[in-house]
Amino acid sequence: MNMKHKRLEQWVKEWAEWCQPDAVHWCDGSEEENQRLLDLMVKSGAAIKLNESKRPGCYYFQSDPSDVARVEDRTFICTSNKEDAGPTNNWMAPDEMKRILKEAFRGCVKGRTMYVIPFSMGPLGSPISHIGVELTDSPYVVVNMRIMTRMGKAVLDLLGSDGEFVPCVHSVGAPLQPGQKDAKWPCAPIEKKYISHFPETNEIWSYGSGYGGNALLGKKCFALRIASNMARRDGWLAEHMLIMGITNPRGVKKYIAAAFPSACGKTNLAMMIPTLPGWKVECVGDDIAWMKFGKDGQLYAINPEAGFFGVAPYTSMDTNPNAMLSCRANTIFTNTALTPDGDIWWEGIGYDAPEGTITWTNEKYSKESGKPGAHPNARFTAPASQCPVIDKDWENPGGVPISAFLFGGRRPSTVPLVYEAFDWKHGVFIGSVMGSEVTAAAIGLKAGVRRDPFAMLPFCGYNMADYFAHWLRIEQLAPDKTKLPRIFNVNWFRKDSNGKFIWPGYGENIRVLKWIFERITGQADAISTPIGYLPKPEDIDTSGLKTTPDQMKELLSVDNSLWKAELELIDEHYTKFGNRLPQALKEERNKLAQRLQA
Ligand code: SAT
Ligand code: MN
Repeated sequence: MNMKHKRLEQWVKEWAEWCQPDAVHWCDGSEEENQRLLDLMVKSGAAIKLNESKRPGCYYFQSDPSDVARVEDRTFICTSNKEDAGPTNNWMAPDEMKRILKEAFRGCVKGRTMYVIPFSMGPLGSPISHIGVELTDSPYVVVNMRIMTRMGKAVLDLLGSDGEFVPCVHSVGAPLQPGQKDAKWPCAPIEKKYISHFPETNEIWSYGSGYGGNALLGKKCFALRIASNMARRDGWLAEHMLIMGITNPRGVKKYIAAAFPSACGKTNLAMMIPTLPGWKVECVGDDIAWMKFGKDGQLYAINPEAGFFGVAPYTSMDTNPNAMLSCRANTIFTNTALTPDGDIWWEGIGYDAPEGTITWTNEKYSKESGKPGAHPNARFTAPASQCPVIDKDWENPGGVPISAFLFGGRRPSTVPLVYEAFDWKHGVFIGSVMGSEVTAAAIGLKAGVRRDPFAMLPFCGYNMADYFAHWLRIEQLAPDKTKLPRIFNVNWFRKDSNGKFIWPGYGENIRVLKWIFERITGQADAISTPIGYLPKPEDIDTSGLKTTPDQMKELLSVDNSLWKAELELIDEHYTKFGNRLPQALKEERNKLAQRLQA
């Protein structure tokens, strides 16, 4: 390739000298290149081509059993001052981390090819997009990045001779000696893995893992941890949010962005099929939103990604047909089960595993064994363009105008189905205390409410208290405060005294979105309560729903005594941030306490 960008060329050269690959390959992003890499992986035994008539263009991978998810305790924010990483991140000094990793990277690509992946997060050339270049020794990463980002020659062309890029260095950390046979899924042991971010210099160094967010560095590493720092410096927002368009029966369309912690159904909401006649939902993105103010004073959002890296288990034609249709072709499946006729299978796919199915650990599947067929974090990597309800403006370089933010989590009690913040500051308060119920069994955490502010706990690349301050500052930066998105909190997960979900969820969530829509357009009323504005029970459209008026009352109730207990949990959460916690949030906390007393 004709290299015009000397700084980029020099950077690649230095890393290649250090890592000592057998070859360096600059990815052009073409179909031929993609097919060549896939064929190579099929040949080496790393991948299996799925049945062409059932899953055209699809490939299947099994990871090493030790390399199945993001590793939060091996994820580091490396800033000169520890306080700048804050109490919610692992910290190491940049010099110290670079010393350790330089040693690890020395010769670590021996026996492999180093791929150079120029990629754009966001539509090519959009004023909201940013470019990165990832060096990786994993062809699996290359073919995934080709789905998840815009990558290849077009990005190099855009960079020209001097364009800015975020340098991302990745290795699976498994050099090959001459003649040594490669592992099916090469990676380093857990204590050798480092997912490291250097926000002061916009660099990412990732060593030892080949999986998801550890290795596809455009995603959580760049688009959230590094970008959240860039956004703070330059006055925009990089958020862990889905983006969806909602159209009412009269054809009026509004876009909203929503932040939920993992396992709260972001992908399901982003592509849901509404049950109310005449309403339409379209998907712009299911995981990340980058937002900037437009000339008209509105906040505009792009989805920096080009694909879905979705959790497979419990996705079915019942729960999320649009996700199922998105991964019908040209999709990479990782750690699902494999059927004897060359298709994939997972728990909750909607039918039993056929006889002869192989588990993600490459054993014969048997329901009786109690061992799952698919790993609970098994994933599909599917092009967003294949989503049947992808929004027509999903690649609009100008983004889509955002009218509302939704926050939420799994809260069996206390938090009502929906409420609206009184104003921006109150909305930031609501985001800052977001939480979700965890069961001790599921994640090995203390059972109870895990606070996950703005769903950014594992993804905020700087001190979370400063992040709250940045959200507060957005109100000052807004060219027109009346055009700021309105802020809502939703909770689809309220349970009754028998432990059963009260709200049906899924497509019925449109009934709640309808109220939100009508608040934005000034058509719906609300009642003022101590925690915010709530719908009047008759303002949630329950036509055709089995939910009884009593259940609606329960879903929309605010119990002051429960909220006083919640306040104690909020205080505990806030204590972590010490005096770095913005004064405005302390005031919001006190105002809530007063309203609960009154
Ligand atoms: O593995 S990823 O970080 O890409 C996905 C996730 O954990 O949400
Ligand atoms: Mn996510």
